[in-house]
Amino acid sequence: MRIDVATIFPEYLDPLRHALLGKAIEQGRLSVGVHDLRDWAAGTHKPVDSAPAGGGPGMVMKPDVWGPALDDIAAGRADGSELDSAMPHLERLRHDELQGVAGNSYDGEGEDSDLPLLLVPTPTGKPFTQDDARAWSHENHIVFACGRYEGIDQRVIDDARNRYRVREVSIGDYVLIGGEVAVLVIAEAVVRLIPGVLGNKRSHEEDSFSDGLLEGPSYTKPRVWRDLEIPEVLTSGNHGLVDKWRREQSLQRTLERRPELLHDADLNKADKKFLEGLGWTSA
Ligand code: 6GU
Repeated sequence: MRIDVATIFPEYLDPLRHALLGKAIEQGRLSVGVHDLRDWAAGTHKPVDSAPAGGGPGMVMKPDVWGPALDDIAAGRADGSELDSAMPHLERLRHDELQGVAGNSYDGEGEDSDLPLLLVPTPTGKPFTQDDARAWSHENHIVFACGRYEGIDQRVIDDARNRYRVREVSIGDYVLIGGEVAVLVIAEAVVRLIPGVLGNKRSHEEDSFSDGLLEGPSYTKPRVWRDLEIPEVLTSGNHGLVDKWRREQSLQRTLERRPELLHDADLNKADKKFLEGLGWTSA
């Protein structure tokens, strides 16, 4: 997988090189380019934003900066801070040589799956979910466009549909200063699902959300710590009882913390009976 990020704060994306994502880069399963949007801005002051049309507070990021940046990144013409060398070298053309090359066009239903995926983090986007993370872990090329201030001129997003499959996404119902932290969140959720990155397939199959339920609590040695014991069933050696207990902990935690998830979860008769014993009603 190739990930490119365009931002006015490239250093904010440094954590992409660390820990799990760094391991994926070393393994050659991931390459990352971080691009300073100001490289596409003109003049001595290199402005990337200006006042909103129609008035109002804040600033809007300029289309004449974002447009060429996203064109260059889609075509592999942007250098960025390369975090990997295993990426096949993409054709390099100057920006003016591209004029007159038509972009792909489609009506939204028949999206061209060969186009890179453009993810635009914004609090006004569709909520990002584990299902998105699973789907996007199969992508070849994901580009993130990080907006700051009051967002990016909407024409940039509309025009980008000529070269990308575009998704505007939110990571939750709160407002961040910019999209950079959301990129770190989404990239980590996606990259850990690339086959071979986590190593242990069972650890995704048992993830919270994978079966629509939250995972229950975990314990490890010592058996007694500060007078607190590990639940006895976990040290019984009876795998059938352990599985049943874990399922019930998962159901109970989901009921207490995220009861709305139970509507879409895959529940058998025993699950429903257990939940009903806790006061849950399926209607
Ligand atoms: Cl993706 N971006 C920003 N700026 N704020 C957010 C968000 C994204 N998701 C929730 N809040």
